[in-house]
Amino acid sequence: MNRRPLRAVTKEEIATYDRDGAVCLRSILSQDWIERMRNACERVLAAPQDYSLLKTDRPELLGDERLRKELTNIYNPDRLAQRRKSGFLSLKFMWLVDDDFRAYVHESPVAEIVGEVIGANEVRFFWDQIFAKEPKCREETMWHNDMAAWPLDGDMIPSFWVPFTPITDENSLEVVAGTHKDRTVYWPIAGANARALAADHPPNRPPWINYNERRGDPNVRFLKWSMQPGDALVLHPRSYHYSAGNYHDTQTRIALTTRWVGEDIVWDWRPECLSIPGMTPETMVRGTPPRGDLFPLCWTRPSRAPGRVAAE
Ligand SMILES: O=C(O)CCC(=O)C(=O)O
Repeated sequence: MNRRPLRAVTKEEIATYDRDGAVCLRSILSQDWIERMRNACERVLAAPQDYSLLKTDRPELLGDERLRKELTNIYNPDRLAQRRKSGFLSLKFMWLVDDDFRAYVHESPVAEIVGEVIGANEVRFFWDQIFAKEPKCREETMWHNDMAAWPLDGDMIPSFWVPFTPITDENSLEVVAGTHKDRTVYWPIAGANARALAADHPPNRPPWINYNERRGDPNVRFLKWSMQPGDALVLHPRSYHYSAGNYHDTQTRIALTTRWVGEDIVWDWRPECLSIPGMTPETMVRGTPPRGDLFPLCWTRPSRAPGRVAAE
């Protein structure tokens, strides 16, 4: 399986990411990676409880009681049954329990591709998440930006969103171009921690913007992509994104998102943020970078030459 991208990231793609906060990279991943990870995702989706981090033989990963609670809720059989009924299932942290996902982190070209797009000198892994929507699923992924829910600060934490089935207008991710330049720290829309604290969240933390209410506004540029397996979206952590569901009649829409960390990222723990395996509020020391085997270094720019191929 190839460790290098099928092709180089272009200057135009880097400029698009800088301008819009998202870029679609065409034919960047080989079909053997797509096949391997599609099979891996389908295996996990068929029996999520078998791939839950709760099954880890590394108890130190579950040291934060809030994380244990969050996962217990996600993998609760009644909740899983209810999610299946809705047609929308989202699962995470597979790389900590499964060899295929671990290989995707350490052996695939993704870290290099991400490093080239964001102009990093080094790229570490952060975490992974599956988003699966059954045919005719009406459940939205609400408008949000990821930074609101992550206990980190900086710009270099893109998501690399890879679909395993063709993406059309009926099931595309949507992004509002340019929202990555807004440095407001919004209140997260999801996650047990954010929900528990929502009633009295600080006044300087505005709630998420529902961009569905701004459709038709000439100042808001909505981006959507038709995609084929092998294409990937790189998404800035502050970019507002959304998906309406999966209006396709027959095809399940399965996407794997992986999140990666460049060298400008430091801890900025806030109580409403998602819990991170192996970390506690005390160990996420504000202003220090994520380090250690839970954030493995996956790519280093060969020349260590400053800067990017591009956009400047
Ligand atoms: O695939 C989706 O519906 C949502 C994806 C998403 O929110 C993400 O990758 O951060």
